[in-house]
Amino acid sequence: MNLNMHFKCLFIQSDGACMKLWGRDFGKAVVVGGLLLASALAAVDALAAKRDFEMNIEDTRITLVEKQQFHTFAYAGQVPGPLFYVDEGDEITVNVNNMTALPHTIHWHGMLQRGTWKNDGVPGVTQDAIKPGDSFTYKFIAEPSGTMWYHCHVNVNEHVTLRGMWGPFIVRPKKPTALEKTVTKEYVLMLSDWDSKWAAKPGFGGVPGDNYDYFTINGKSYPDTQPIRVKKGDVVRLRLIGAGDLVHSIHMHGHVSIIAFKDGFPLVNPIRGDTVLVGPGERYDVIFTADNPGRWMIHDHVDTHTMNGDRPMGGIMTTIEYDEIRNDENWYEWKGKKFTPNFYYEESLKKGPGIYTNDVFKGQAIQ
Ligand SMILES: [Cu+2]
Repeated sequence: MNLNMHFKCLFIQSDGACMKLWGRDFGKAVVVGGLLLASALAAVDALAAKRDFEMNIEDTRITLVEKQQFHTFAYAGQVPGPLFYVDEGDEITVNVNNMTALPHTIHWHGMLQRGTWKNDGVPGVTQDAIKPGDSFTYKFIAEPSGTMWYHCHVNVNEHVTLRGMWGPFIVRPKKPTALEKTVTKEYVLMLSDWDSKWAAKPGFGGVPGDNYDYFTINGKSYPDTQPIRVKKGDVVRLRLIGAGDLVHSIHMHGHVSIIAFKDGFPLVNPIRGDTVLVGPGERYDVIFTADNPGRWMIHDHVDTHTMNGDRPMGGIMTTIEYDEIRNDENWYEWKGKKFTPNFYYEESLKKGPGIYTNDVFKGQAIQ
């Protein structure tokens, strides 16, 4: 580890001890030959990584499914935006450049912002909105841990609901629970809903009475979602994030799920079930053991959310596919489907902390 990169002493005492790291007290660390070295293992464990990112907001055309496109103000030109996967206590710096014609911000939903409230991203309350062509740098500590997310806080009724201004922000805990330590695969599912009459009208829409007719997981509707691929014995964590305006009732076939986390926090008494209601802004982490080889639906049980416009078998729907099960029956809706990995950031999450863009979610730039 390059200590210079990960270790920044804000206050060095006359004896060389570092008493403040990233605004927190971590005990003794000493300066040796110009490098800061921790004097105790505990201090090394507590080192916070510094994670810098530069992100544009861009007018971007995405395709929800088939021919249904949408004009979005996409973070890094993709919906969902880039995955931030960081450790609890990391120092996060994000410089945001607004390349669109409307003002925006980023609210880091779930972050406590202790001592950094002006980084909370609320226009007119914590900052002036980032005007077209302007930039703003957010700087804060990643706490608490868990499944968090980020979104614009300007005209949320339009920018969040209809313009794809959201992405996952996952904070890895210093002290994971016994259950989450058993997880072998994890997936991020951001749920949202769209009213196609506003698709090509940026700056408008997201008003009471809107009639949502498209419903997506990570910006895509079935059949353009991807299967969740598991093998027998996997312990699977689904990080469900309510990124839209409606409540989604996520139901899984063939497995007992443990609803283990709410808004990032471990539940004292996890709940067993097969259906979990995810409201706007909420997160639930559902953990299940892949103990029943087969092919299983996972879908929104608000039945009209499984439609694409007026056509059924769409919307918030996917399957759990076991590696052990062949997928060549002629009647299988996804027979011969070209599989696109990392649709749920499952590959990025295997790599550990970092900040990940994803070509899977890239749209087309709108000039
Ligand atoms: Cu915005």
